[in-house]
Amino acid sequence: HDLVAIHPYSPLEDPYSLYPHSLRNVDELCASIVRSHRETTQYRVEELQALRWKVLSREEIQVYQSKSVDEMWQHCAIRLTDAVQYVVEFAKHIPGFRMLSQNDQIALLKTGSMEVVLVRMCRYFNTENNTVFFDGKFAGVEVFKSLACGDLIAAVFDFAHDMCALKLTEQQIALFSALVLINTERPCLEDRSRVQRVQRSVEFGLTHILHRDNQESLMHKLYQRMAVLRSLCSLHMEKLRWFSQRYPLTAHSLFPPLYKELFA
Ligand code: MHQ
Repeated sequence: HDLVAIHPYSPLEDPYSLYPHSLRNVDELCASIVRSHRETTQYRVEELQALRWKVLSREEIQVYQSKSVDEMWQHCAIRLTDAVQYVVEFAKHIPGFRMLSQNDQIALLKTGSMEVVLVRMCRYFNTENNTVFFDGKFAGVEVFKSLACGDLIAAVFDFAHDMCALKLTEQQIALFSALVLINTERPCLEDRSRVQRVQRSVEFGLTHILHRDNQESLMHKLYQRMAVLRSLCSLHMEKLRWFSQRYPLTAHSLFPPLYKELFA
């Protein structure tokens, strides 16, 4: 397993993961999740804000649009895999995550990492012109035309737009991402009750900060968004199956191993 190879199990690096219940208080749990979010997001929000003027030119859009289907898929698969690797890093530092069996860690990442990438996408999204920071510049839906999955792209952009409307703080995004990842409903879990303990503590943390921010009503909306995330990910899988059937060679030999391991 690539996931295991890249991220060897080493509980000693993170004392909290050994004793998730010894967390002195919920503040400490939240602080720890917020810290790992901060340390694993490629760009800070202020940096992205400052880059907003960088929008792809007509000519640059043309270059993406004239790529072949398999070229563009390979390109996007590489970008997605980069983003997923940061999410794996984030997961490792959620208190309690590394107490789970390797199998359960992988099961959670298999279904949750793409969802967290999509949650994180709202930080990279500019609602003023509906563009996402991609390859160093802001790109609209038309840039992804040659993927030949317009419905997926439109749904992903809609989701990012709706997430932006919630105007979440970085701390809220961090706790929500952790909750998306630590989910007892994922298939193939060995020790559901252990996952449940971790899930409860993260839920408690999210409730705590929403209460502190006087935004308890967000909880309900966030749970609704989790259902949308699930449907987006199954659409992504469906498109990937379609693509792999048509371009088996690209899917087999040119996609990053981690992408194949997670989604194939
Ligand atoms: C992340 C940074 C980031 C990186 C990559 C069908 C298929 C293979 C892909 C961005 C869907 C195409 C992605 C690259 C498209 C929706 C994907 C391709 C936050 C998210 C972000 C900006 C990804 C968003 C989704 C993108 C654009 O930390």
